[in-house]
Amino acid sequence: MKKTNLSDYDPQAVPDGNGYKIGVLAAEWNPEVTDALMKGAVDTLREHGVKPEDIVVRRVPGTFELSSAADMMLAFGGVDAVICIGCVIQGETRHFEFICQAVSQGITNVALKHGRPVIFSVLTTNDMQQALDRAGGKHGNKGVEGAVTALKMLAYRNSL
Ligand code: DLZ
Repeated sequence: MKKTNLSDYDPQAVPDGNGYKIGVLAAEWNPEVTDALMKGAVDTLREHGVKPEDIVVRRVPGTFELSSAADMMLAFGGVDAVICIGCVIQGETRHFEFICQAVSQGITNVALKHGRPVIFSVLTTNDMQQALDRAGGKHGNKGVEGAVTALKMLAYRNSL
């Protein structure tokens, strides 16, 4: 069967988040999308045991800034993991390509530098409808997926 809701997951398979401090960084661009992703991430972290006071929510101007902001949060914010939330919509110029390339490589670099989960909850879509479909619409919520991935990666790190 074709999987249409990409955020379907088994709650029993998600590790407990109690005791972890987790950053949620969201870009200001396309707020109708990033607000919904942020809510999905925060609600999911709380559902899985992360205390409200251990969820550090911050805004950055755009998706391009997510990797440097995650680096700073890990260096100075005392967090165990960061979920990076953004939405880049294809326009008429090559800006889209540069932002997507920079943020995907940047987030990878920050994760490797700190040895901590830095999660890519960034939508890169052709239009706004595709983004809304993945921000609480018919294809789920990429923020929910980001929260589940962060908890699984923290459990993986803890198991080593
Ligand atoms: C400049 C820009 C453009 C054209 N499009 C988006 C977008 O679709 N989504 C997004 O999050 N940010 C966009 N930005 C802003 C850049 O991410 C960045 O904030 C600026 O280039 C300043 O570094």
